[in-house]
Parts: sequence; structure tokens; C-alpha cells
Amino acid sequence: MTYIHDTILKLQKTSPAQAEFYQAVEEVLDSLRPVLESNEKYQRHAIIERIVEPERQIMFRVPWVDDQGNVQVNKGYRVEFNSALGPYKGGLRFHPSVNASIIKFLGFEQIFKNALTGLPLGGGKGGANFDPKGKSDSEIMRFCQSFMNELYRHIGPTTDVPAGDIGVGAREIGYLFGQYKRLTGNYDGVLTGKSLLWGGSLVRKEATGYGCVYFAQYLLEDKGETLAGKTCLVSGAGNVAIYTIEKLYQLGACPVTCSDSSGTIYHAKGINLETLKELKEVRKVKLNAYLEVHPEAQFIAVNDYPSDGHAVWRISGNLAFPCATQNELTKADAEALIANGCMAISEGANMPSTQNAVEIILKAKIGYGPGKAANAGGVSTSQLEMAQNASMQCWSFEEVDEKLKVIMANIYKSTRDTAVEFGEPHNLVLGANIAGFRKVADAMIEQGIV
Ligand code: NDP
Ligand code: 2IT
Repeated sequence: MTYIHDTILKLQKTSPAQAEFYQAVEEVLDSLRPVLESNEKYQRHAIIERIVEPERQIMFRVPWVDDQGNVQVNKGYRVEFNSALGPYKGGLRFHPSVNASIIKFLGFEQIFKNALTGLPLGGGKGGANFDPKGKSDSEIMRFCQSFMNELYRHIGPTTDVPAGDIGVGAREIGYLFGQYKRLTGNYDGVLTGKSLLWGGSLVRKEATGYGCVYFAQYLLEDKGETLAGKTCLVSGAGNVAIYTIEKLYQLGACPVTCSDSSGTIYHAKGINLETLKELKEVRKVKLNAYLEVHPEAQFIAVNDYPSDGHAVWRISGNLAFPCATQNELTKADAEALIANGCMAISEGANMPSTQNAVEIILKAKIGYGPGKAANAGGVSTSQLEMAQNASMQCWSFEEVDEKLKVIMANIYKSTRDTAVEFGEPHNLVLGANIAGFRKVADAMIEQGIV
């Protein structure tokens, strides 16, 4: 259909040099063919033209002073993409690779992910090209305060509610919240992922990883399989990877890998979770330090990765959980996974598989939970945090975890049912994109041309 080509061409002119954004848009539009062909209302209301254009994009200067007294300047972003279903909701990413393309692809994915949760959430994303690595605690605090000095005027508990993403965890959310409170005088649920001492929700920290494993569990159940005894390949060593590994152990599986930007650990008897948490949550050091405690494990440095992909996916395993970053699983990686007998992939990260990889995975008809469905447990639990803040309640760990399981089961069901409805039962990319799109698009129609 030419509308995909035309839309991308138009975006290339109006929003140049945004490769990751075009990639995310193209995948969604490709899935929507059957819906758009059979529903002229979406065309009449110019839904595609409107949905690919953020409602508002804020870009700002973030000046701060480092420990040596030098002035540093970073670029800050908040893209308020779509508010048809609720207040803008989505994380903040602090990473040197952040640019308008990355934030827009993440914001665009977030619209459909949030719709899939069935909760009243619009889509947004933000961040900065700030590198938290090697920065002192005071530098992180000054950066967060400067970032909030601009962001505070755009956010609010019923308008736009940021959270964490790569490089933004509990520490950064704390400094951001402190500055928001100082500037506005408000103690409200304007950020999620807060500390349990002051308004955070139990399970939020674990939610993305746990949810990603629950999704894999539902995928396997449909194939008459369980997680018990399965060898699992996990990439990443941050928030999502750590709690994916934790839940895999709880459900009887054996995660044998993790990775960071320096390399991959392969530990055949299973990744030691305690060591991983100590290295990444407490000491914040590179993964090769894992060998100091477990010399029998193997460390594969990034320089020794295959030229066409990632070392993690060349190891033999039953299940794969990409939990680090976008485009970290290539076509060659997908081929290797399938050749090694991988039966399912559940994506903890956002858009971790390249377009070519997704094609290979769908063609092989193995279980596949695309990120916007499989990693929606994080934002869902953020909404549970908002609900607790608004009602001044605190729910127990079991209560929140139970709600998370139900939400993930509903996401799986609506994604699979939609894939079945369109005659491609194994294609949860199509299922997730169409199920999410229909909710947002129908809400946009009901709310008029805005
Ligand atoms: P963290 O910052 O906690 O961890 C990120 C991990 O990925 C680190 O191990 C990091 O290694 C690695 N990584 C990041 N960028 C790269 C890169 N360019 N190349 C190689 N390794 C990289 O982030 P999260 O765990 O929170 O996020 C991971 C993924 O999950 C992202 O795609 C995020 O968008 C997605 N996600 C997160 C949610 C959340 O609630 N946090 C919710 C839904 C999705 P190193 O430390 O060396 O940089
Ligand atoms: O990509 C994501 O869904 C997140 N980083 C979490 C967003 C949120 O608002 O909790």
C-alpha cells in the first residue's frame, strides 16, 4: 500500500534524520493494513496523519556545573505524543545516544503499549543526551535539578507523568521529585518509580522484568509448555534484565547470560543474581567484575562480538529475553537463535529486534512477544502507583503483583485474540499493533479533530 511509503516520505521531509522513529512507524503501519483497508473512517478522520505527529515536543537546554567547576550543557526532551486515552505517560532516558529520533520512537511505541494495558494512559517520552556513567552523585543531582527546572512547567499528575528508563532509576527520580516539589510546592504523583519511603509502589521496580516473564509464561502455556527447566538467554544488566532473571529463577527456569555495554557474561550453571545486583545496583561497575567472584563464568568483550550481531544470541538456549536497548538483535542473531532451537522470544526492551530480525522470527512462527506488549508491565505498574497516590493508599506486594499478572494476561489475550481475528494467530506484532491502534484511533475520532 502506498500510504506507508507516503507517510514515511513525508516524515523524512518534516522530521529529517530520525531513522529509529521511521522504523517504529513503519512497523506499526505495516501491521495496520487490514484495518485501514476495511475501515474508511480512519482515513476520513486522518488518523494516520495525526497519530504520527506528536501533540507537542519540548526541547530544552540543560546547563549544569560539574565537580571541577566546568559548565556542561546537555539537550533535554519531552515528547507529549498522544493524550487520547489519558495523561501523557512514559519514561525519561538519560544516555549519550539520546536524540529526537530515539525519544520519538519511544514515545510512539508508548502510545500503543499504554493502550494495550487497558488503563487510562496517553503516550509520551523524554530524556537527555546526558551520560550518567562516571558521574558523581552530586553531579547527577545537579543535572536532575537543572533538567527539572524546565520540565516542571510541562508535567502534572493529571497531564504528564514521567518515570524511569535507561539511566534513570530510583536515585534520579528522587532528585527530580525533590526539585519538582521545591519549584511547585506540590507533593503529588507527578513521577512514578518513586522510592517506597515517599509514594512509590511495591513491585514497580520489579514490574517490567516480572511482566516480561509472565508474558513468556502465557506464550508457552498456549504451546502446552512451561518455563520450568528452560535455559534462558537474557541481554542487559539493568533494571529490566535483573528482574527478568529474578522471576525466571522463581518460575524454575535457568538464565545463563546477561550483558552490558562492555560485554556479555555466559555462566552455564546460571547467572548469580546476588552478584549481579551487587555489581549493578550497588557498585555500578562493568560486568567483567563478575569474573572476580565467578572465575568459571565466561566474559565476551564487545570487541569479540560477531560482526553481524550480539554474542548473547549465539549461545544455545530455549528462550530469549532482549532487555537492554533498541536494535540489539539482528537478522543473523534471529537466525542463530532459531537454528539453536529457541522456542520463544519475549522483549523486555523497546524495539530490541531489527526489522529484518522480526521478519525472520515471524516466518519461523516461534513464540514472539513484541516489546510493546511484553514490556508493558512497567508502565502498568506505574499506573497502579498513580492510583495509589491519588487515593492516598498503599497496596501490599501481593496485591500489586496479582494486578500485574492480570494486566499481563489481558494484554496477552487481547494481542493473541486480535492476531487470530486477522487470520495470523502466531503474529503478535500484528495483534499488538492493531489492538492498541483501534483503542487510540476510536478515542481520537470520538474526541474530534484536535
Ligand atoms: P537500565 O539503565 O537499568 O539498564 C540498561 C542496560 O542495557 C544496561 O545493562 C546497559 O549497559 C545496557 N545498554 C543500554 N544501552 C546500551 C547500548 N547502546 N549498548 C549496549 N548495552 C546497552 O535500563 P532499563 O533496564 O530500565 O531499560 C532497558 C530496556 O528496557 C530499554 O529498552 C528500556 O526502554 C526498556 N524498558 C524499560 C522499562 C522500565 O520500567 N525501566 C519499561 C519498559 C521498557 P551499561 O550499563 O553498560 O550502559
Ligand atoms: O518504556 C516504558 O514503558 C518505560 N520506560 C516505563 C514508563 C512508565 O511510565 O513507567
